[in-house]
Amino acid sequence: MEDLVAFYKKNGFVVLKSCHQLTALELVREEVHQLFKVQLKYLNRRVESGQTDKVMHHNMSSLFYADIERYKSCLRQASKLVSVFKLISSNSILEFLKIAGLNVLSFPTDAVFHCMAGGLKLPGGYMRIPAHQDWPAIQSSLDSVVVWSTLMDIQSQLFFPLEVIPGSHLGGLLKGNSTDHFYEISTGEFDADSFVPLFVDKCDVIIFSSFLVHQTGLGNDDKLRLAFSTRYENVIEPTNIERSFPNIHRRVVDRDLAKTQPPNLKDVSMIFGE
Ligand SMILES: O=C(O)CCC(=O)C(=O)O
Repeated sequence: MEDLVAFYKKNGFVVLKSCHQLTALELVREEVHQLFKVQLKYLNRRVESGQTDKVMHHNMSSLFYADIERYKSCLRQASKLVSVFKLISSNSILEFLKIAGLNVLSFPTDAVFHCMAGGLKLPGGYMRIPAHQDWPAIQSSLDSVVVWSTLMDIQSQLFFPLEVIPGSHLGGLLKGNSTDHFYEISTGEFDADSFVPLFVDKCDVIIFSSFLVHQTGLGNDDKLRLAFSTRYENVIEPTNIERSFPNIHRRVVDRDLAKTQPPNLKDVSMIFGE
């Protein structure tokens, strides 16, 4: 573990090989896939059976074209699954973070689900993410990290690999612009030829500094790549104490019952077996 931490400090990222238990990873895959399948079934659409990447891509595409709002709800819901939370806060990950010096951990925000798939770009959304840094989306401890985990093996440029510029975290916050989704680094601030694609298996985990310059690599239109990332901050990092534990994420609760349809008594009774 010490060698991995030394590598991380120098390069700003590290790959924890075979970090996940395959069963925990498969559970996430199944649950994510299930979200799309139950919505398709609800809409009386055909559901392809099987758990391969191809089948998942097919079922996701069917929902995308059948009802894009339900498709978006599935993407939103995926990052909130308890199975995802368990995966990205496993003992191996927490142990690495402790040894790296993050002593009191907290989550500055929720996990993010990254869906890169040929043909499934949301209107007004994005597909591949250009060169950016994540610190502006956290703004708390300077040693905050991103933990990134994929649901499929990424063994070539066809699968939208995460690409990083090793050592770029040492330059701190670079000049850039905040867009709705990320802090894009200005061209001229980095050398586009220095990006290195990280090819990983689905049980591997990538941990990187929130200052590391990274982007989504190339992919192929017929491929699906699903991944999650979460951020960890070190609450007691000295500048975080000095800045009074900054918190840039706001919780908004929409209590308008009309939007989700109020429950009727018959359905509630069914839940409790009456
Ligand atoms: O999954 C990707 O391709 C990009 C992820 C990313 O940029 C992030 O988690 O900050």
